[in-house]
Amino acid sequence: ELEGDERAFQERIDAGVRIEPQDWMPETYRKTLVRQISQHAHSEIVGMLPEGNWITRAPSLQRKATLLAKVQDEGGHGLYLYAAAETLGVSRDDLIEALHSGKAKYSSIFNYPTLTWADIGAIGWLVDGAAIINQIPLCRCSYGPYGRAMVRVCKEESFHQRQGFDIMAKLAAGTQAQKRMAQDALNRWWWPAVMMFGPPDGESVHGAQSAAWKIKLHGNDDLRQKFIDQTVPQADLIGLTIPDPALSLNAETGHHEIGPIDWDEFYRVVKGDGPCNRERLATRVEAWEKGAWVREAAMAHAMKQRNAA
Ligand code: FAQ
Repeated sequence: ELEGDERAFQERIDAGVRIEPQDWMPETYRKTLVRQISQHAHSEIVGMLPEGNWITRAPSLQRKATLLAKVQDEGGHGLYLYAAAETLGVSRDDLIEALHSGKAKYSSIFNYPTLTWADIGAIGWLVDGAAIINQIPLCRCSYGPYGRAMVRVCKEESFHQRQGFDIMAKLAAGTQAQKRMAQDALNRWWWPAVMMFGPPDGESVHGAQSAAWKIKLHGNDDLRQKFIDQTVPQADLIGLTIPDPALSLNAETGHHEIGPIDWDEFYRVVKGDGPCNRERLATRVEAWEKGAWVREAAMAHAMKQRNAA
């Protein structure tokens, strides 16, 4: 039974009132948001790395320009999200430090390698496709700055998803070798994308409390099912096969049912032991160190402007 401030807070949430930075909030609400928003921000900037790997090898000028724009959008999403986290009284430097020291999490999906050009198609189609399904409800979450950041992010994600699906559709309709490449990318990205939504609801540590606070408007399993139901017909349309022999359409419920998910793999990757975890962190840390002169120059310039004013 909630009392006092906590009770009044929950009543505001239940009534659909948005919480803003200056409002009173329980410390655990603030901490949950800092955790989720900063993990989300880290995911955006670590998520730039697997695709960045292909910018110099995109197969045409147009594909290169499109991929560059997408990866820049992700840098922008990271910035909106770090700014949203800062409204909760944390500093961006501390958040970045937590990422670089390995303390903070980011999405498991970005610890897989991008071996061929088709992986860029698979990321846009599946990873951005999953991201949109997870993020559309977040536009209506109880914390104002997070919800507002999500509105713009979702618009850009839908362009990202389309560019990925376009790459996959073109490859799937191409030569035998191109079609094989597309199928191979789908084989490798399907299960990690299904895992992106997080553990099953029964094992979700934060799920129930975040639902009560309207930070999460749907459970992990519901969103995962929505992604599966959306993606299976898309694969059919372009003649690719979802790598799951148990996949079947339940005529009664209208849902596609999948085979078992390898949760051991998920937890291994989340704990730092996926195929690319070490490489991703090392690249981020190196970029931060090599960018020190840019930060110093920007500070020096800002000081000069201020002194001149
Ligand atoms: N990876 O209790 P829950 C993108 C952790 S999209 C790693 O269910 P929660 C766009 C979880 O943190 C990707 N860890 O947790 C893009 C918790 O650990 P903790 C980013 C995961 O928070 C596309 C523990 O497991 N999107 O970047 C994962 O209620 C293409 C227990 O789980 C977001 O972050 C995972 N997949 O629900 C960019 C969306 N799943 O913190 C570039 C916002 C769970 O206690 C290219 N976040 N864990 O140590 C959310 O909606 C939620 O945080 C969930 C997890 C749904 C991810």
